[in-house]
Amino acid sequence: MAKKALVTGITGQDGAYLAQLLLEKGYEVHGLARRSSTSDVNLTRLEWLGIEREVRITDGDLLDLSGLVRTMQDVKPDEVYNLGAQSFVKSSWQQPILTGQVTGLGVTNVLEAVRLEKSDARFYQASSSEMYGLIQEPMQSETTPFYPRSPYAVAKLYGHWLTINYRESFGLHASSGILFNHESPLRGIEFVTRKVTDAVARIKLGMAKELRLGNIDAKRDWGHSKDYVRAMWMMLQQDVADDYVIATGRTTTVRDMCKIAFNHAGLNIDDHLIIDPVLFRPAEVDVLLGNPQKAKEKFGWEPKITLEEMIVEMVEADLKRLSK
Ligand code: NDP
Ligand code: GDR
Repeated sequence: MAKKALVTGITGQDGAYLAQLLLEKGYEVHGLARRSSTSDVNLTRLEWLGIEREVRITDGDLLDLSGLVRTMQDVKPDEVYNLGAQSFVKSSWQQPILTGQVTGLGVTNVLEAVRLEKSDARFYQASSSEMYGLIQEPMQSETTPFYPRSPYAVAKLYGHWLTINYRESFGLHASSGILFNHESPLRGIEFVTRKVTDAVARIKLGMAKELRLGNIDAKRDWGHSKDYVRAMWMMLQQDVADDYVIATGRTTTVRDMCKIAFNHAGLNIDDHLIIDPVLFRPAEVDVLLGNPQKAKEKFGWEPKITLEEMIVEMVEADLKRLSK
């Protein structure tokens, strides 16, 4: 019998790549997705990967416990991946309450649905390097203290600790992946890498002249979503649930990441980049650099795709998309 997985956030970047990976591994993949008035559900990313017909979509929302319980009863999953969230840090100052409800309390709803159903499903929580925030250690590991710097990060920290608490309180096989930034051609346009690769493609094609950014001195440890969803799956294959940092161990400024994109397109960054104070955040996470040693030692996870390869892939994908 094929294993069954339930993925919340199936319409997002990671949901799409995780679904693809699980289908390749022979899973029956169920995805929780929100209905909208414009389309039944937005399957654009699954369509991009050509897997929209293979994933079984269930209407649902992380705020709706009874719907989640019903989904657990119907699907009876072996593995639950909780990827759903209001995931854009900047929006979390604009919508702090919604972010707290979806990104924080939403985790309680999914964990409760697993517990109330007396399910022995293994659970994955999408925790974030944003939880480190104002860090005091040059390289962040599972033991680095947290200091969240946005309503999003505070909500993620709640979800992180609740996952640990349900593991310790009820014996759930619940793991958290503390994932550092990861990107791909399927990344939302509001995030900085995709904003940059989209703008570079537009400038190259004569459709735009400038790119406006905020703090380009911020440093991030960027990996590829495809590599990172593999780590999620690997975590749930371990006999004992635990928490793991998933990162590349290399940090780069936003400015240098931009240069990779501009250089690939044969453009000069100084001719197009404008710094716009409006795009600065109320509080910034200046630098993130993760230590993925534990994941490497425990289950042999390592990233395969470099930042340069990923940015080039994203620029090429945006050029193709915009040329159509
Ligand atoms: P996306 O923003 O691309 O996807 C978020 C998903 O959550 C979408 O499918 C969205 O659905 C869904 N969602 C939002 N609100 C609700 C709700 N109320 N009920 C049900 N679903 C909802 O994020 P990513 O794929 O990049 O990230 C996946 C997870 O990993 C997120 O939890 C994110 O916070 C976390 N994370 C991401 C990192 C990254 O660098 N990408 C790093 C660390 C953690 P819809 O399409 O309807 O909006
Ligand atoms: P982040 O990603 O906040 O790290 O959260 P984002 O790409 O939004 O920002 C990265 C850094 O770039 C700086 N920046 C800009 N960012 C955006 N979006 N737009 C701009 O114009 C801009 N100019 C400069 C930001 O200030 C920041 O320092 C992502 C999300 O996926 C979270 O859900 C996830 O938890 C973390 O990564 C790890």
